[in-house]
Amino acid sequence: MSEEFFPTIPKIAYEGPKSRNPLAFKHYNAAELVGGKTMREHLRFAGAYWHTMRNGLGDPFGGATAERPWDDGSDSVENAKRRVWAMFEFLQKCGLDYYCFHDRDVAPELNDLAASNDALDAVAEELKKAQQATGIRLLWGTACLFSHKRYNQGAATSPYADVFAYAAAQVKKAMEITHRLGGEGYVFWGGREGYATLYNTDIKRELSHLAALLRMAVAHKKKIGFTGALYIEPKPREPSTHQYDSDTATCLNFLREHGLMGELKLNIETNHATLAGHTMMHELEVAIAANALGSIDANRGDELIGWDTDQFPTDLYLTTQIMLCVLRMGGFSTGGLNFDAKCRRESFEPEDLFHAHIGGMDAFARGLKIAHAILEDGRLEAFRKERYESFDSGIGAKIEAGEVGFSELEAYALNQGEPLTRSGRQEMLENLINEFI
Ligand code: XUL
Ligand code: CO
Repeated sequence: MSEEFFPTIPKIAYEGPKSRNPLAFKHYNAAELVGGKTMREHLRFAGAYWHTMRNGLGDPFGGATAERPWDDGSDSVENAKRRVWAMFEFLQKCGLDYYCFHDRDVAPELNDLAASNDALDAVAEELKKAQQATGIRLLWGTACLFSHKRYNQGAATSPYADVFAYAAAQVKKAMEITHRLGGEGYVFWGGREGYATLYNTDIKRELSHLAALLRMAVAHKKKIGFTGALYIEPKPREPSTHQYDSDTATCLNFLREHGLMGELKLNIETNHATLAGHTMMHELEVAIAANALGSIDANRGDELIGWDTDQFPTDLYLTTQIMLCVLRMGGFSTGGLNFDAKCRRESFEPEDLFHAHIGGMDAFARGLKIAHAILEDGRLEAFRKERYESFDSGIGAKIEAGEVGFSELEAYALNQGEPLTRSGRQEMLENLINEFI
């Protein structure tokens, strides 16, 4: 398509930290090597179709403000196809190598499932052309199982079997489209897989239904030969009062209970972590400890607002902590950093989409460089390792190996007297991090 959707915006270039051009990267330099890998290979940035193309930026007190001149506001397939090219021009100008979508972001939901499936097939063809024309790839796809009225009481956890069946059909199609587009992953985020009140809810039954849907998805993945990863995305609430996928530990427990460990990994989002009362680093470390970190929805919340504000990540402590976790894990395989983030309602011009992503990408580029430098320096890692050294030999090694029980440890403690401990040195380590920020 020859039409240009962002005619006043050039391709965003890396100009270095001294640049004062707001439409340039100061730190993200895609081809620059950090520890033997390019920044683009480390960071695997993705744009989110739902926020970038479909979020009108309304809030509970006022309607949409976003100006998207290419969008005629209709539910036509033509409009959806035009939007594909606007999205890909945006991705390309911003240097985002990946994108993510829900089925209903890219194509309209029409009068019945067959018509919606046809529309999705038609738009997927356009997405495929745009991918081929630009080299941009699909990080993950998903099905929107929370917006339509039928899902008002959940999708896989709806008390109505016909709703479950509809949701299953929608997931099947969305997985097939993701596969057709060479997607590297598929996400399950259950915005309404939870409850508003326990007076009407059978938790045990609903959880078993959720597991049943996931088992069907695993089976279908194998059947169609989709080799991408499946991810669950934790979030404690909003829109549900309580969401079953509350946090990483809850998701891991659910996967273990239902024999799904190893079949699904986690897609962890910063603003969901903070809504759950955790730091992002906590959620990442819990997932990594279980070998279950798959991908990241990169955003942030607002300390003063109690809901999911989906802001662009600009805090260097946050991006440093995230990249410390990712580097320690050995990097992403199928996952990446998806900007599940939107501009503020006040930032309604198309140009704001660029400022927002440039800020997020630069913040992660710095986080990457800082985290790499901290790991190269080695003091943080050495301190952490040394802190546990009493488990490397002697009685500690026997505890870890399961070679001793209460009786042996009682005899040991009686003989040993009061144990010695050393300072955790939190302040010293915080200062160490600041040396690099
Ligand atoms: C909602 C959210 C979703 C998922 C995909 O809070 O994060 O957009 O990332 O369904
Ligand atoms: Co998300």
